[in-house]
Amino acid sequence: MIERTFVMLKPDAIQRGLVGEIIGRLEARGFKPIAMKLMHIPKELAERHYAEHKGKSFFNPLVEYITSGPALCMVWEGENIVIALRTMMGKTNPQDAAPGTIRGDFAQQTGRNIIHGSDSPESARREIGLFFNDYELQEHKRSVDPWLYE
Ligand code: IDP
Ligand code: MG
Repeated sequence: MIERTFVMLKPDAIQRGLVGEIIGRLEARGFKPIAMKLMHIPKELAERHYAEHKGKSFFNPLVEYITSGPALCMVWEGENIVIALRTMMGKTNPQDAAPGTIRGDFAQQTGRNIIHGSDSPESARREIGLFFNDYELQEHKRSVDPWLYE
């Protein structure tokens, strides 16, 4: 099923110059970009985004990390993209992330794991709504689509 997910390249990915490499992987997979914006995320928005982790020991450092510089907030579309992107990202702890995954290739610690992707279609809807207005979502057809989807 074609669905959408929320993807964030965290401030470390921007600082380390990994944006092109990561977006290139999503493009090469055939996923379609629907929205992108570079954003220095306000603390309140970071706290809402990560609300499920409130109270955990890593919550405050996490909010500090995510708000430490601009992040690239995006919406991407594709076949089962929520799970597919989580697989491409690799495990939360880069030490457990397989080589070939984004975290497995480019990160070392959980607290600097460079990318966020929604963990379910419901989370995706919630997160897209937190970061984007409807008019920022670019619905569009591509001539390549029939070569990706039969
Ligand atoms: P996920 O990003 O793979 O979905 P979650 O468990 O939802 O992982 O955690 C959200 C984010 O919080 C992680 O990506 C990571 O940046 C941070 N985080 C999670 N657990 C820890 C930890 O034990 N230490 C430091 N940061 C953590
Ligand atoms: Mg998560």
